Amino acid sequence: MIFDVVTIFPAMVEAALSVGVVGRAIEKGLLEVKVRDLRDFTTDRHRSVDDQPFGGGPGMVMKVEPIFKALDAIEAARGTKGTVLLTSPQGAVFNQGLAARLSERQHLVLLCGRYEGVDERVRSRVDEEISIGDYVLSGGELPALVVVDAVARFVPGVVGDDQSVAEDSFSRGLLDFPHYTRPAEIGGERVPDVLMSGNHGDIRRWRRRQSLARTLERRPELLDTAALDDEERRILDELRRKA
Ligand code: 4HQ
Repeated sequence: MIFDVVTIFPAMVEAALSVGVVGRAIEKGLLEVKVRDLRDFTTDRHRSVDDQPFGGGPGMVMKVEPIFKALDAIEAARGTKGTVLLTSPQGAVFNQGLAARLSERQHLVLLCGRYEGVDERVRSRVDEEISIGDYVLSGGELPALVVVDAVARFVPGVVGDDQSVAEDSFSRGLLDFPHYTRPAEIGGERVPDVLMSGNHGDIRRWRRRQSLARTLERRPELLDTAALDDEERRILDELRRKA
């Protein structure tokens, strides 16, 4: 899968993509990520990417021409426009379902805004506007990195163990169960006996129950859309009766 990221802070984006699961997937050739410096697509002496807002007011607005030139260059280099994404608080809120859907695209282009945002006319070339949540950031680089990471995890081979992607709590629409490792006891806190029992049926049932109980407690709205099997429905009914 191919990602092009357009930013005025290429070093920030490159540093984040060079490590961990995504960094390894790039090394393996499973992902191709090209980070493009928006200033390379300016034509003035000062390499300006922003200008004052028409109508007045504070802050600066990202200019159209460098962004259009960057998109033209990407299309010329790749032979396809790709699916163009703009990260902004006005977008649809990103989630695991959207990440899965985007992972079916062969080529994503991510535009990272700075300042007060992009000139509205940039949106004529944007396929999807995505927000990573209801808070204000200083730029679209962190959201773009969030999108690349979550989408890349769906590309076969990127996450070492396919099983763990399929069982990812959010893929199932539930919160994760508690995890433990050695030592078995610390400061008087013991690992639950069931996890030390070696009884894999009991362990599986305990984990399901924990996922359901935590979801009911912390994020009950997730249960409206979670895909639950018969055993999970039964456990959930029982948890609700107890509550
Ligand atoms: N931004 N989810 C870009 C965000 C944001 C978010 C702030 C992005 C300002 C120009 N983007 N600009 N939240 O807060 O995607």
